[in-house]
Amino acid sequence: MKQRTLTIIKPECVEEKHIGEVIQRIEKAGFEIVGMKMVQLQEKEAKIFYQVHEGKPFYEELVQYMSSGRVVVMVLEKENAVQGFRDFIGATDPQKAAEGTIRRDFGKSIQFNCIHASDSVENAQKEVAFFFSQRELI
Ligand code: 3AN
Repeated sequence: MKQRTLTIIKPECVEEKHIGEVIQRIEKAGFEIVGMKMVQLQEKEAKIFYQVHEGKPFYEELVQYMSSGRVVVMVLEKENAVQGFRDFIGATDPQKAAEGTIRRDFGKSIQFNCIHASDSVENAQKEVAFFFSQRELI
């Protein structure tokens, strides 16, 4: 069944001008981009987005980082998109990510790992709704 998932090209990856290459890989892998925008998250928005991690040692840093610069947010559609996209980008820690994955090739550390992916169908729906209105999605 076709699913939708949310991805964010994170600030350092945008800063280092990898947007084009990352999008090219995503498209070549068969994910359809059905929504896309560039934003800079306000700190309060990043806090809400990463609420599930509140209380973890890296939470404050993560919020600061994710609101530190422009990001590219996309909604992707494909069969089994949620798990499929997580497998495609590689493990959270770029050093543990498989060869040829986006995180392996562009990630610098567990925090600066280039790209976000929703971790469940339920969270994907929430995250899509967080960033996009109905009319922004085709
Ligand atoms: P994923 O992004 O692979 O779903 P999560 O949900 O565990 O991984 O973590 C969300 C984000 O929090 C990661 N993309 C990363 O930027 C940051 N993060 C996760 N674990 C750590 C950690 N141990 N130290 C620093 N940052 C972390």
